[in-house]
Amino acid sequence: MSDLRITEAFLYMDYLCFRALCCKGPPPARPEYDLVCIGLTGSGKTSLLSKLCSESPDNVVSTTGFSIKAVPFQNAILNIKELGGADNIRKYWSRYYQGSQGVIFVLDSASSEDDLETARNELHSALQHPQLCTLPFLILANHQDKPAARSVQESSEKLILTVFAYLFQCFFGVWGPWIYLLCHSC
Ligand SMILES: Nc1nc2c(ncn2[C@@H]2O[C@H](COP(=O)(O)OP(=O)(O)O)[C@@H](O)[C@H]2O)c(=O)[nH]1
Ligand SMILES: [Mg+2]
Repeated sequence: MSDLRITEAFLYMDYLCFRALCCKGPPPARPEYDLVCIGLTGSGKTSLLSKLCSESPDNVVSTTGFSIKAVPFQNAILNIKELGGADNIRKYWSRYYQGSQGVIFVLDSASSEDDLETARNELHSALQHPQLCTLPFLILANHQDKPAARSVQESSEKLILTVFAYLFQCFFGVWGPWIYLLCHSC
């Protein structure tokens, strides 16, 4: 038996002893899921991902194009792809949808009516997109700490009631989108 085979045999015996003593093997690998995070510029996408990764909010810089963060949870790792929300970038969002297994849409609850209208149009386009319309969908009403913030109720009235049409539309699909509206403050 070569030295290498002997070393391998010892390592395997060590592993068997470890299993016998601890009654368990090494923890199973956590499943990974690919998510896409969209929303207008300034809605708080990068801040949200930084917070989920326990990073300092002071290091948040404006996203040009897109960036990906691996967010570890106890039972899974979410690879979240943030797509820049500027006017000239949003038209390319759909090119990055392929392979997504879930969607996070971040909304600035304190935005102007014009921006809310833009956000609603983008949200509806995403909800109708063939690569997203059957996926779990999280809508995050961000900037709730600002005095001008619309309540979750008001945001949902302005976004969700019209979204129900799409929910109904997707109801005939196998899953349909799952829509949640959450509050988040910095
Ligand atoms: N007051 C307040 N500011 C926020 C909140 N979320 C993000 N911001 C700020 O909004 C600005 C834009 O945030 P950023 O995460 O870069 O937005 P993104 O363009 O969607 O990625 C930054 O100065 C953040 O600190 C929030 O919930 N409340
Ligand atoms: Mg960003």
